[in-house]
Amino acid sequence: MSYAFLTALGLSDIEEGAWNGSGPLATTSGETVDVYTPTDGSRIGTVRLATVADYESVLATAQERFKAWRSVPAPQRGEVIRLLGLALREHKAELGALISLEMGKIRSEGEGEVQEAIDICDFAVGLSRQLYGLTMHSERASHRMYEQWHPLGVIGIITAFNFPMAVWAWNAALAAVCGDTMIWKPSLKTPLCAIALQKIVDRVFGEAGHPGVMTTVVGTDAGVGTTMINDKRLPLISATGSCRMGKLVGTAVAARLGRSLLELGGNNAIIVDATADLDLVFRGTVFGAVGTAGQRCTSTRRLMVERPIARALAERMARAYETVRIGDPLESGVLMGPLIDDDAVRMFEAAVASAVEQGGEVLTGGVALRDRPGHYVRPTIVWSDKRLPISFEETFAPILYITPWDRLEDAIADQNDADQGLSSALFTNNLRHAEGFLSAAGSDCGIANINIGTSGAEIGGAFGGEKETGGGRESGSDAWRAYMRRQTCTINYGTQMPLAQGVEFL
Ligand code: UN1
Repeated sequence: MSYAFLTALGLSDIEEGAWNGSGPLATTSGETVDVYTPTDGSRIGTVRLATVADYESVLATAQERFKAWRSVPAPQRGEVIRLLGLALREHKAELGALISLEMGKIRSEGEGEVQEAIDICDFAVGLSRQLYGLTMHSERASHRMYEQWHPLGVIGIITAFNFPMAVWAWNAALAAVCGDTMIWKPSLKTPLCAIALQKIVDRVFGEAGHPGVMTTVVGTDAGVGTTMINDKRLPLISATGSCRMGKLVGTAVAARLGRSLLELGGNNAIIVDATADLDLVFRGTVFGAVGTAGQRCTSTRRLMVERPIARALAERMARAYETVRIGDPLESGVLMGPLIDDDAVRMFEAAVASAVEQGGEVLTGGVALRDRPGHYVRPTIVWSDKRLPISFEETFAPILYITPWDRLEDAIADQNDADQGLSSALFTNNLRHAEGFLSAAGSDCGIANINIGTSGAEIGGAFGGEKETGGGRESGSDAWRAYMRRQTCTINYGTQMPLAQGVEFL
């Protein structure tokens, strides 16, 4: 390991996988997972996997800590998150570089992800003074009614490889100010990001006198993962990942009548009409489709363009794709790093093959770069006059399907035809088109943008989507409510006992 930023983050060659907030536990399995960088396939670390027994031990701490943390005034909980945000700022460059190394997104996007974690900390600090409940007028004399929000308990957080820090932060910062404690199960593809964060968390929460609010367990899906989703002691499982995984999580959690917060896949489209500013379209689409090598749940997978301008736009995009520098995400000037692993490369190849079989024309890309170590592919544009069945499958790779349209209603219907409903965009300068797209008859997605691409949402808004995206909302707005339980309180300050609905009794 010759990366200075790994040392600066305190990462050793072998790390433990179970963290209860006061440092690592000695894990009991003896099983390890090697971590490879997708940039050249070399090993960058090893983690000793946590077992279900280790999970039990971490959970015991989180449960115990909850009893104290829930009674710490919310603004004081916010103060610890403020300190966490400061610590993240201090380590932004190293954390960003670690994301690039372990996950493969370019440095600017890696640092952007850390910024997203910092932003949600700032948001949560303010939120800690705004966990508002409503008051209502009681129908009974001398009665007062209001609702208040209490912490839920120990929250289970399951995250994917593609946002190995930000998605945890969305959940963790909010859950912490809400008074919950938590256990994080990160992706086994990116455990070092989680461990680096946990080390920072341990320091900040330890110094603040609240160790064990945030804990981490690096374990297998079959072992720790299955145990968590079936564990009644976790009132909420917040899971981000594939629709396939989400269905398993949602079903298991529902079976025990727990709560799940699911933020799953997307098959996001940009619609462009003939009035659109094509420079904006171009920039928004390239970022959405090529950024993070197409491995965001918000990545742009389909571009639907009004027919008269469609082919020319597709060709312009294809020419620009040829100039995208592909390579080591830590190198400056590189715009696209590798895919996460070889499976992802194979899925990319299979999707391109299906597209061709279904009548698509590959305008650029379409191939993996097997002449070098790492998991690199060329960003790809597939043109087709008609929609291709493969374009309705979410492939985590930089493939953009472009089709022309004649009627905006048809384009919107096509966009909404995806199984998922995460993000969507319309580029237009036509007010009627814009408002129609945002109307109830328009986009069916959780995110609908005008003249902005599908990816790169700010943390201030609620993040998530409909249908197979899972319906959950994380991050900003009032997403905090998912991490709390609502209590309706009615107080009788009179001398009578009137019953609601005018019922007479006794
Ligand atoms: C994800 O891909 O799971 O809107 C999250 C975006 C980022 C978050 C993506 N802020 O693209």
